[in-house]
Amino acid sequence: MAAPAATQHGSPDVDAAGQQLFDELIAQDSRIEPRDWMPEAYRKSLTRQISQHAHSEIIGMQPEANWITRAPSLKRKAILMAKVQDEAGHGLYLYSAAETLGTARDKMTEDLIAGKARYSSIFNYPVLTWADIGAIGWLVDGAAICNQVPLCRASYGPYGRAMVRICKEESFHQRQGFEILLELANGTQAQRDMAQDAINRWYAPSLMMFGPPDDDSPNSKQSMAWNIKRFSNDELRSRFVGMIAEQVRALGLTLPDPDVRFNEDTGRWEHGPLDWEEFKEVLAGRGPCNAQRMERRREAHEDGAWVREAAAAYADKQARRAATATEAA
Ligand code: BYC
Repeated sequence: MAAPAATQHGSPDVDAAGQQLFDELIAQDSRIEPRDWMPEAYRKSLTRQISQHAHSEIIGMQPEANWITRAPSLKRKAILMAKVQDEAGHGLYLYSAAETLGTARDKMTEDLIAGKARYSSIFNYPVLTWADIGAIGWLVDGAAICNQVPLCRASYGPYGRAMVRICKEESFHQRQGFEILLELANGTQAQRDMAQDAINRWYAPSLMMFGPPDDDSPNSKQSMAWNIKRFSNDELRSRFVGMIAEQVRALGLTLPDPDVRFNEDTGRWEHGPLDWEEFKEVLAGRGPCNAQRMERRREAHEDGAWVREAAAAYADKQARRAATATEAA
């Protein structure tokens, strides 16, 4: 899909007027829409963030989908299936939002499959027990909500609007994860141990979902100046720690971090050191499940070729019918 004509850059005069209007809209905290003039760097950075986000939703289906057949009851299977299906929907809203910036979904998918695009680090960790499904819902979807609620106010209209619906669904996902853990926490000792073990393993990776520390986050400053990101990575991570520090008490379980505390002086929650070398390894494709996730994504893409061909043939037939009807009228 080519960029809409109105967003393409023109003469120096057009660009200067466009830049001025863009700056005014950002200063007023208004929205930028697909047909508005926008700086190429803004378009590029948004395409980067939204497509990475879309890829995360799609790859994020894999670790949980593996557990649909092993969920402990019919009700749990139905709930998990609905959740995984929601994630597919989130991916589609986000690819659609990214397409309005002028990059086709096929191109974004090709980049993912070629290993050129990023997706969230969190989905490169293994899901070992049923309690992990609870921990993913509570911690991973919880981190997603903390990160994404401010994105509902992102300056780019299609992204902000997509985030509103996604956040509503993520709230439900988080509660279903918490409820799984609550049931295990109130079960036998073996079930409590399984829930605690899952929290122990998912705690640090979920904190790393917020991205590198602020002094090592090359995109944050500009993204915040453009009103895409509203808070820094560390600010959001600190909020999340505060949220789960309270909630874990309701479970009667603990966070595997003796350094979690509220700092009265800074007004922020603090946590112990995170292993940023591990984070870099995961981003470089060397996490525990990177190879498996990518292989599965490639297989799914190849297996789905017939669906894409059939959809294209159907769209072509409909277009020819519509053209014939117009000619006849
Ligand atoms: N994993 O300058 P920074 C979900 C990259 S889906 C991988 O701070 P930025 C769910 C970053 O891209 C959750 N890469 O970047 C789905 C950048 O690389 P490039 C996904 C990461 O963009 C299914 C570099 O590191 N959520 O919840 O300002 C089931 C430097 O970072 C990560 C979103 O995508 C990471 N964790 O901030 C269940 C939310 N962190 O592009 C649940 C939208 C950083 O320069 N995205 N990188 O090569 C954002 O809010 C921001 O993009 C981030 C990073 C906070 C993630």
